[in-house]
Order: sequence, then C-alpha cells, then structure tokens
Amino acid sequence: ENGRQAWLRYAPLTGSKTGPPALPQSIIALNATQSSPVFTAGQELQNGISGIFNKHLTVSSSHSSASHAWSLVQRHSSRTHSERLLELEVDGFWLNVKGSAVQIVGQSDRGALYGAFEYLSMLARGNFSDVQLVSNPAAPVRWVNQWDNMDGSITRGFGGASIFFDNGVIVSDLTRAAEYARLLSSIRINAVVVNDVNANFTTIQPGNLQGIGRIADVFRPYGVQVALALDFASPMEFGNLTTYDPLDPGVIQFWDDITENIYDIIPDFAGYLVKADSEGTPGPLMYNRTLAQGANVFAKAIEPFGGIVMYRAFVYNLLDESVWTADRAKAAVDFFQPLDGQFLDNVIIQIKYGPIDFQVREPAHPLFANLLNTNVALELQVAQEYLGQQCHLVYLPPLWDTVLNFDLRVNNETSLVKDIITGKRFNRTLGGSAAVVNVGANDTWLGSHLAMSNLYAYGRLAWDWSLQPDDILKDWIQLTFSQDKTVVDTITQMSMASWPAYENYSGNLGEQTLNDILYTHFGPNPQTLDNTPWGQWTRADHTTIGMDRTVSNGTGYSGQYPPEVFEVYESLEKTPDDLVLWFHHVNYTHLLHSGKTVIQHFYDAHYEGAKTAWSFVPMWESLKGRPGIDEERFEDVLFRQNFQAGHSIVWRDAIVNFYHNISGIRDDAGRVGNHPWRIEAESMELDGYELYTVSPFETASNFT
Ligand code: BDP
Repeated sequence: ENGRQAWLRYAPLTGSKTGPPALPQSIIALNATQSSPVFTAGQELQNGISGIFNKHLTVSSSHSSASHAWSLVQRHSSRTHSERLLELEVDGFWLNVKGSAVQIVGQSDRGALYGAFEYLSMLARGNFSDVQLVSNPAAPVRWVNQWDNMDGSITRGFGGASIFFDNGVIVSDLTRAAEYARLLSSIRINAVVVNDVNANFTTIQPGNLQGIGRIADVFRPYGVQVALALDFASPMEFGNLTTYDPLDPGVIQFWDDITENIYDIIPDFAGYLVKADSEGTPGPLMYNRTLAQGANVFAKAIEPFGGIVMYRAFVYNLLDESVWTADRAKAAVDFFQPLDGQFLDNVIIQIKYGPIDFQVREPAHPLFANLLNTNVALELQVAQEYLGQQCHLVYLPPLWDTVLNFDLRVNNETSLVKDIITGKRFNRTLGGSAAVVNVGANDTWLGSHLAMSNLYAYGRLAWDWSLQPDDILKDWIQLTFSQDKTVVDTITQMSMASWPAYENYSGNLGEQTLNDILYTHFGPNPQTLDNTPWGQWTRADHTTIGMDRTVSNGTGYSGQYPPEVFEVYESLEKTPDDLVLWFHHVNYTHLLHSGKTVIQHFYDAHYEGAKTAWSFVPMWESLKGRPGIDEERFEDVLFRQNFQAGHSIVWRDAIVNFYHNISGIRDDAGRVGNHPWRIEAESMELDGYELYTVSPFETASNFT
C-alpha cells in the first residue's frame, strides 16, 4: 500500500457487516470505442468489481441477452429510459441500481464514466442499496492547475518531480499522467492546466506541442482535457516580433496561429490560463492596454474552437514601491471592476479565495461582488503552500467553506460566493473553479497520504458546493483506508481539528500565516512580514498590531465590499474576532468579543493549537493494526504527525516569544518564556556540533 491508487484501491471490503450484493453477470459498455471514457468505464467496472468482490465480469460493447447487466451509453434517448434522464445536464449522469440490474447513463461520454465511478465508490464503501440518482455538476469549469515547469521542477511542489516534464521536454513515459487522469476523472475534474502559471514560451514550441498532444492522448480516455498556461510575451520571445502588444496585428496573428496549431494536434483542447501583469510577469499594461484587451485577444483566437480563457485576477505590480505602503489587497478590484462587461463571453476571471495569497484565513475576495457582467471562477490551492506544505495535516475544506458560504450581499440580496462562481447568482453561463495541485512523482502523489483528502474534496466540491466537509472526508477515509468505525471517526476528528489548529499556531485573528514570506513560505518568521512587496502585512509595533483597512482611517479596502458587508468590516465593534487584525489596527490590550485581550488570545491560541497537533500522534497511533491501516502507510503518516507535533511547538514558541518580546506583556498563564522542562541546545555537549546563529532568533531554542 504505497498510496499510488489513492482512493481508487478497490480493496476487498473489511469491516462490512453485510454480505456482498447481488452482482450483475456482465458489463455492457455501449458504443465504446477504445479511447472513449465509456470504454474506460467498462474497464474500471471490471477492475473494481474484481478487486472488491474477487469476481471477474466480461465487458462487451453491444446488447446481449444478459438480463443482469450494466449498460453504459453515451447519450440518453428518452424513448428507452426513464423520464428522469431528461433532467441530465452537461456531463451529468443517471445511476439506476435495482439489485443486480444496474444502468449507468451519461449525458456525455465522460458523464457515463462519472456514473461508473460513483457506482464503484458506493460498492467500495459497502453501500449496496438501490438508488435512482440523477447527478449534475454545479458548474462547467472544474479544473486543476499544475504548477509544473519544463525543467521538471514544480513550483511549490512537495511531492517529487513533475510527472509531465523533464529537462525542457515532455517525458516519454506518461504512465503516471494517465494514472493521474484516472484519479481526476473519478472526482469529475474535466481539465488540467499542465504547466505553471509563470509560463515559459518553450511549452508552445512545435516539439513540445506534440508532447502536450501525447499528454492529451492519455487524458482523453478519462474525459480530462488539457489546457495550457501562456507566457504573454511569447510573440517576442519566440515569435520574433518586436512587441507583445495585444492590439498589434502581428501579435494577434501570432496567437491565432498558435491556437490553430494547438487544435490541429489537440482537437479537444480546453483553453488557456493567463497570469499577466502579476509579480513582474509581462502583460497588456506594459503597452497601456487594459486587461480586458489582453484577455480578449486569446478569447477571440480560441472562440472558433470552443475553448475558453481563464484570466487570473492575481494582478499587482510587485515593482511598484507604492504597493509597499498602499494595500495590495485592493489591487484586483481596482484593476478589474472598471472593466466589468468588457471581457468576451468565453473569458472567465479566475479569482483566489482571498485578496492576498492563500493565507490561513482571509476575507472572501471582494472581486466576487464587483463583477456582475463577467464570468468568474474561484481559485483554491490544494498545494499547502502556506499551510504546512503537506508536512502538516491541514484539511482545507473548512477553510474553503468560510469563503464559499460567505454572503456578499450584492444589491442587498443573498449572494453566496458559491452561487456567484457557478453563475447562478448573476445568471452567467460559464463559471466554476480551479485548484492549484502539486502532485508529483512520489507514490503518495502529494508527498503525504493524508493530504490527498484535500484533492479528493476539491473535486467533490467542484461538482457540488453544497457538500459538507466532514461528509466528504468520511467517504474519502472509507475509500482510502476502510469502513472501520474507529478508523473513520479518528481520522475525521484529526482532520476536522487540523485547520483550526494550524490557524491557532500559525497566525490568528486575521493576521495571516506568519511564516517566512521571503523565501520558503514554511515555518515561522513573523519578522519578514512587514515591508515586503508581497503585502502580507501585520503592522506590528511595541503597542499595536493589525492593518487598518477601513475607509475612515485606513487603506479603504473595506469599501470594496457591498454596503451591508462594508458596515460590518468598517466597524471594529462589528468585525468578527477571526478577522479583526485584517481590518483594524489595535492595541495588544484591545478586548476581543471573546473577552480576551489580543495578546492573551495569541498566547492561548498558540498553546492550544500546538496541543491539538500533538494529540494527533496518539490518535493516529491508536489506529495501528486496525482494518485498512497497513504497516507502510501507518509508519509514513506517523512520521509526519510526529514532525507536525514538533514543528507546531517551534511555531508556538517562535510566535509567542516574538510577541512577548515586542509587546513586553506577560502571559496570564505564565507559560511564555518559561520552559522548566526543556533542555536547551546550549546545555548539551555533543561531538561534532558547533554553535550557530539561528535567524530569526525567535526560532532558536534559547535565542542564540
Ligand atoms: C504565490 C506563489 C507563487 C505563484 C503565485 C501565483 O508563491 O509561486 O506564482 O502565488 O499564484 O503564492 O501566481
């Protein structure tokens, strides 16, 4: 059990009380050509049933006399099937289980495959009930973004090298790419951007485009389409033009030609992702063109082929010194709101969940409330860049939930972020989500078995944003480990406690993640937060802390929200504790709604968070030998939980010492600076070690 099969293990059922269900005699995959997802569905059902029940079923592609069969069809015909099929929307499926007679009908080829995966998921979880289920996606765009680079590295990759690229080209062995497509398809992801947003023009050079075509070929049987991130300056860097001005006829021609080449090789190519004018990347602003003019060049080129353009809202000028003193959180609305309505219909603005950058807590991005005539999508990060880099267990859906279910009150009406991104709130036809995923060549994919719950949950949510984080988790645990109640309950408890714990020991009250912002984005380094162009500011001094983002006294960010939300955030009194330092600059002695002072909250939260992380070790240990908890994965997870437990103490002590030193305010509970049981490195005598000045000093064992 090395984790490579993730949640698609199809292991024999353990801990199930009921016997096996009445199983059909054969599988009929109707109209299935070899590279079609319907064909894949037949294979997957065959493998799944064989793994779970040790029963081998034949697969055929035409109707036979078998009465107990699965039929998979590409498109429904209302003559032959129930009325409910009329409810199917794009990519939807119908699953009809009546004992041993099972029908799976997809609205499209991949819909049929989704239905097969759904049926297998039920069986693998020991759910043998009859169902009649119509399932449709919340939105058409359910993408993942790889941040893989052509040299084989992965930006913020913590799970090994790229499964797509090496040494400037596409790898010859795409076995892992096909396995990844299988995982994605089982959670109904329909497209992957295979290269990093900080794109390199070499990806679209002819030789590499052929390679991208090979990736598309291994993805196709799983109904997953390929998309590419573009380098805005390619016309100059590779097209030999003297400009990349989006309105220049030569540049327009360049993108038209590239697009045509791509579709020649990949007829079902999904579209482009564009990071422009962001952190120093080239973009239309270079030529005083608007972001809409930039986006629309790609949109026009790709429109005849049915492709779309995901244009990222993560636009700010890192080199502009004024962002150091102004407020980067405001940049996206400042840039995009005036352009609302100017983007073509096949452009989607891809917006991170918060206005800074995947922090442990951020308010919902105000841009969601400012684009009423433009398609939008949500950008999440399965990669735990700021959230422990897969060395810490942090189950992310509870964090995502704070944004998805946030009511932005646009025009004083209910406007949940989840209804805005699906297009429902403002009647847009295109919308959805993308998640940054850093799977790599490691057998565990993400470098950590437990981190895979985040990828699984992302797909499930992208299909249905109303699902509850703990329900998704339980499905994942059953598929990944077993149905054993102790296993399910324990991992659920650990996972659900993990994001609050991480927030407690890494950055509270909306100060963001207090980690090393200059380089690693890992581990505590609160000193690096202020005065950087990245805008993760806390504005802490000896007596006060927090960023005043009010209209009355601060940066004016709170004014980017609709009136009802603005009124809450503008007021120190009304702002919830968990975002108070995001919006307000207060004394360390300011009393929170909880009745604690800010500084005492820091101290308590850090001790509590570390204690929770610590408790994960005995919880995990208690699962040793239980059904589904094999030795290999047990040891691997234990190693990581021990690391997290230790590192949470590093976090705790670094942060509480930092604020203790800077504020000079003592901890009511007398813990900070008081470690009677601790053996300092300085008191040890070890051969071969020498003293070293640790920076920042707060992370050292005894300040030296
Ligand atoms: C930041 C990452 C950086 C990405 C950037 C982005 O550190 O590597 O390029 O986000 O989203 O969080 O473009």
